[in-house]
Amino acid sequence: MSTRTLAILKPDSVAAGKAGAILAHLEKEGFTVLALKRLRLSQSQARAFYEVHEERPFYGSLVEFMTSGPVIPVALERAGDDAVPALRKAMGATNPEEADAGTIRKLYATNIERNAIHGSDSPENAALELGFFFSRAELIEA
Ligand code: 3AN
Repeated sequence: MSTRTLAILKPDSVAAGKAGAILAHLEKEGFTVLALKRLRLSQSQARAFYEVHEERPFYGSLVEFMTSGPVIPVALERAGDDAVPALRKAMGATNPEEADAGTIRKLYATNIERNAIHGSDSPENAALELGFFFSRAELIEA
């Protein structure tokens, strides 16, 4: 069996030309890229995506950052039942200063907000977030 999760290469890593390096890192960690696209989030899309953080003090700034340039949402698949935690482990801690050596955020993030990559935090959210960016048809294995 395999499981799926959603990553977003954020505006900082895309602008820095690190998208390819991060995708290569994910492939090395055993993920297959099932689908991906490059787009610029509108204010209302970013606000909706981060709705759970609406009450947090950093919400406005996060929405501003996430709409500041193109992002690359990526649907990822991995053998086994742990795609969601495996991506979180490969990403490293939210704050790159606390991220383990060799993780994506340690390697590519600038600070706690401009932290290179998003990854779904539960299987339930992975399903919702995959559906936010990709249609059913786009997620059918070719
Ligand atoms: P993660 O991305 O590790 O799941 P969350 O879900 O707590 O972390 O936060 C979502 C996003 O909000 C982070 N990726 C980061 O860009 C931003 N963020 C989180 N905490 C802070 C903070 N204290 N200050 C500024 N931005 C933050």
